[in-house]
Amino acid sequence: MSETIFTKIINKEIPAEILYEDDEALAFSDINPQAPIHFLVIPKKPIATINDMEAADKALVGHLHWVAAHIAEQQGFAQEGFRTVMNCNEHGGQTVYHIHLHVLAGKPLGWPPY
Ligand code: IU
Repeated sequence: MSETIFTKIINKEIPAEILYEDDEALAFSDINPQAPIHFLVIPKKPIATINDMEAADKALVGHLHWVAAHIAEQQGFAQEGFRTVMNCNEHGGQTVYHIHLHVLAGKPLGWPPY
């Protein structure tokens, strides 16, 4: 797949407020937050959309959720709660074609998004 701006963030070619990093994943603050707390958890492996996930990626995508919960615990908002969202393609509102888990928190969030 073609490289996105998230590859540049992974490679530290452009700055981001990094919250967590390991061999497989990176979490950083969203530049255009939609809630008091809004960050993204991404795999270092570039996967364009969740439709492009292979069976071998199941643990990796699960790991993104583990990172989300780990940061929530560390930052102290796990018990109040949070939302994770992964947008897919046009109707899902995806704009960056490197999968990313949105983590939104910090207030009671509205639902549904319709
Ligand atoms: P989406 O699910 O593809 O619509 O979300 C892309 C998100 O990436 C969106 O919330 C942007 O604000 C965010 N983002 C970012 O944090 N840093 C960037 O350099 C770019 C987008 I481009």
